[in-house]
Parts: sequence; C-alpha cells; structure tokens
Amino acid sequence: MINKILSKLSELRSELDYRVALSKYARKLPTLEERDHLIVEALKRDGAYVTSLEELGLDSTNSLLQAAHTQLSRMSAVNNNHIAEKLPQIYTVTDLLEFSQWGREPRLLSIVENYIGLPIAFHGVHLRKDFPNKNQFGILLWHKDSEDRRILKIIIYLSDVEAHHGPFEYVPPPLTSLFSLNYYRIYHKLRQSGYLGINNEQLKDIIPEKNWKSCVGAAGTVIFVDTKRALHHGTLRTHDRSALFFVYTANPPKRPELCTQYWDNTFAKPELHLEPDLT
Ligand SMILES: O=C(O)CCC(=O)C(=O)O
Ligand SMILES: [Fe+2]
Repeated sequence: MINKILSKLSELRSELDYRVALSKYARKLPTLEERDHLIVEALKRDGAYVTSLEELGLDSTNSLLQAAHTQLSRMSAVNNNHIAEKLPQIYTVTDLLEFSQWGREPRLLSIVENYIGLPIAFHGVHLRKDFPNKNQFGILLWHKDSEDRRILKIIIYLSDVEAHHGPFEYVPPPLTSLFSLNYYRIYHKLRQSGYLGINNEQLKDIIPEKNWKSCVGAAGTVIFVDTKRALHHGTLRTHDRSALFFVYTANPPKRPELCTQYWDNTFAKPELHLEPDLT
C-alpha cells in the first residue's frame, strides 16, 4: 500500500516536472519554416499528418530512396507460408548514412522539436516488410506505444499501399481524450489485454469504424504520427507492405530501455556493403 502511494507520488512529481520543462523550453524552440507550421498544428490537433516525399522536398530524399530499395532487395527471402502468425521482417538501418542523414534533416528536426516541445532524441530507423495475416496479433492489434509521453514516428511507404496492403490506421486523439468516457473504456480493454492491444470488434463497440483514419497512399507517402497519443495499428493485409519507420522522442525519453531496439542488435542489421572501387 505504502509502496503504491509512493510510486503514485513519484509519478505525479515526474508529470509536474515534465509540465514545467515544457513551459521553460517553449522559448527555446527552433524556428519553423512557414509551410511546416501546418504539420505541427495538425499533429497537435489530430495526432497525425499525412504528406508525401515530393511535397516535403528534402534534399536527401533521392539517396534515401535509393538506399531503401537497395536494402529491400537484399532482404533475405523468408519462407513463412506455413506460419499462422507472420512477424514483420525488420532491418535496423540507423547506422547507414543515407537513412540517418534523412532523419536528421534540419527541417524535420525542427518539426519534431516544435511538436514534442523539448530537446529531442532521434533513435533510429527500421526498414520493415509486413506480410499477409488472417488474424490480429502484435502490432496488428490496436495499441498505443509507450517509449515516451510524446513519440513522433515518420512512416514512409516504399510501395503503394491500398486497403489490401494493410495501411497504417489510427484514431484521432480528440476521440479518446483523457477524462472522456471513451478513454476509460479503451484503457479498460487495453488493461484486460495485458496492454497487448485490442481487436477491431472490441474497438467498434467504442469508436465507430467510420471514425478510424486509414492511411492508404502511393509509394512515397509520409505519415507523421504521435504513436503514444493516437491509438493505432497496422491493418490486416493480403499483400506485402514495405515501409520505413523513423523514431523520435524527447531527450531523455520516459522509457529509454524501450528505445534501444531502434539502433541495437534486437533486429537484423544489413551488412555495411562496400562497393568495389572501379576507378
Ligand atoms: O504497421 C503499422 O502500420 C503500425 C506500426 C506501429 O504500430 C508502430 O510503428 O508503432
Ligand atoms: Fe505502434
């Protein structure tokens, strides 16, 4: 009992410290380009913003795409036809220059910092191939990520994503806001699931399907999303989907131990492939 009270108090203290840090840092936020205000405002309001690589127009996009397709073609073929629950194939590409350079584009860092409201950490990049599945499990279940109080993921589709490729899907945070009935109903279901996630049927009872935002889009679609505030999942698919996931939080994040997966050896790392020097 005492321990529970102490832990609640320390949680409260840490939330207060967080609020104070936010208001102190507000004056130090980097300037945003005029066109990027739209992205930060949408993130604050809706928890997400969908655009495209073309619209973003960042200098390092061409080399990012080239590197991503090279790495995709080197991903070993997986023989998972007989497996009922097919896990995604994940490559950690954080150490490759083309990916880290894109993730550190000053315009992007400024968007992320203005959204998060504190000094930020860029944790890394996953290149991911997701396979068809018949039933919801893992990140196919609706969930919220827990690395920090605010998490910004930038997802880039590397191939066209229509409904049958299993788009990223989310519920705008205003529909599940703190102290609303929906918040408690979802929280209750998530707790019942051991925080693993809830399925479509369970969510339909709380949030009608017409309010779910499915992010279908052509190759090059870019999704900025706060995966802590927005309940989200990958939709069940009948066709493969390839995408990049860039991950940012405040520095330090609330749960640093959950962030190491974006750069450590949890997932496969591509060989640092040295091209022969032909000169
Ligand atoms: O695969 C997806 O679209 C969802 C991924 C997800 O849950 C995440 O990146 O946090
Ligand atoms: Fe997630």
